[in-house]
Amino acid sequence: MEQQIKNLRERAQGAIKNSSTLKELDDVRVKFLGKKGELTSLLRGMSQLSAEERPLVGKFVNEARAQLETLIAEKNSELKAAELEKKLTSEKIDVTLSGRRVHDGHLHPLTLTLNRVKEIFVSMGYSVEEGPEVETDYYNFEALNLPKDHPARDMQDSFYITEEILLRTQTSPVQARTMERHKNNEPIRMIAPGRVYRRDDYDASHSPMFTQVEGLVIDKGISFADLKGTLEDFSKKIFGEKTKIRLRPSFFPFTEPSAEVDVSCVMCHGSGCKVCQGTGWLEILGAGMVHPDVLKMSGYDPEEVSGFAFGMGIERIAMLTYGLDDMRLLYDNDVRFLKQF
Ligand code: 2U9
Repeated sequence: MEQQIKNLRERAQGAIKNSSTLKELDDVRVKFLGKKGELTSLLRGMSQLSAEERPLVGKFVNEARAQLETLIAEKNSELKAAELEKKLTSEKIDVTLSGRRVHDGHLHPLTLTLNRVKEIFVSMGYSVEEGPEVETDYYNFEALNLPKDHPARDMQDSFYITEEILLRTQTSPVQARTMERHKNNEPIRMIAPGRVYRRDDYDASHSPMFTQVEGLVIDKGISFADLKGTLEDFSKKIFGEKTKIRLRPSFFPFTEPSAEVDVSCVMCHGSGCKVCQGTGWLEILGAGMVHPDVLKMSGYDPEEVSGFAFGMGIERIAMLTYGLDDMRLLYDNDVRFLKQF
């Protein structure tokens, strides 16, 4: 029996020494000292011993229990200390590090440009109208004198959703919708800013999604001179007082007469440079007198009123304003570019 106890003590000491976690150590405690542990089962065997042997063996067993309990307690505090050390190391933070600043947000260059265009027309008394970007074929084409078979539709390769529904290719539908809402040839002075979509490449000068501002003025006695004066005033306000404009004859199905409007180059003011390909002029807008059929289709009487309309691409104005050479900079969401504004 004495040998058994000695052997058990050695095995238990080894197991305690090799425990690497509190759980393992507790399993060792249960294995040797628990109710069903090896040491306890030895005690049960003592009833077979003689009267003079029993007290001796009992002493050995109690000494073994005491020693193992002490070892377990020491190992326990050692493992606990190690665990705390590991936790402290892993959760250590250096409070002297500088804080991570939350940077203020700021407006996108397209938004900045759009806001400037809106400001100018609002200062001239224009209203700003919005409308759906998913449009019907009627408002996007037919109401603008572009019937189903008109070749102009092909020019504007569009994103059709169904035969009748598409992503608008210009903000003109907003103007047609606004005219419909007015009664009795009521005057209109509005701009329609917003996103438009055309099936196009995505390269330095094209994007399938881009931003337009179109304008529409309808009243009694509106003339081509009003159109020219308005666009000249707008161009001076957005590109600088020295800016001049020139109108070249053009064609749009929704305006007659139509004109391409050039502004004198923002860079060389007309003497010719890389930006304007040496011409001294930059094409920025299209415009014209609203076609009588367009007036009629949206409930206005061309005998009573006349109107002018214009359209411009905001990306182009932003690129000129900020000297950008690639339209994709405006859509690639590269923070290194955007944070400069
Ligand atoms: C109605 C009647 C007439 C809008 C117009 C243009 C000329 C034009 C382009 C400029 C650059 C589109 O962004 S762009 O590619 N626009 O040239 N737009 S007249 O005429 C209208 C609109 C609505 C009811």
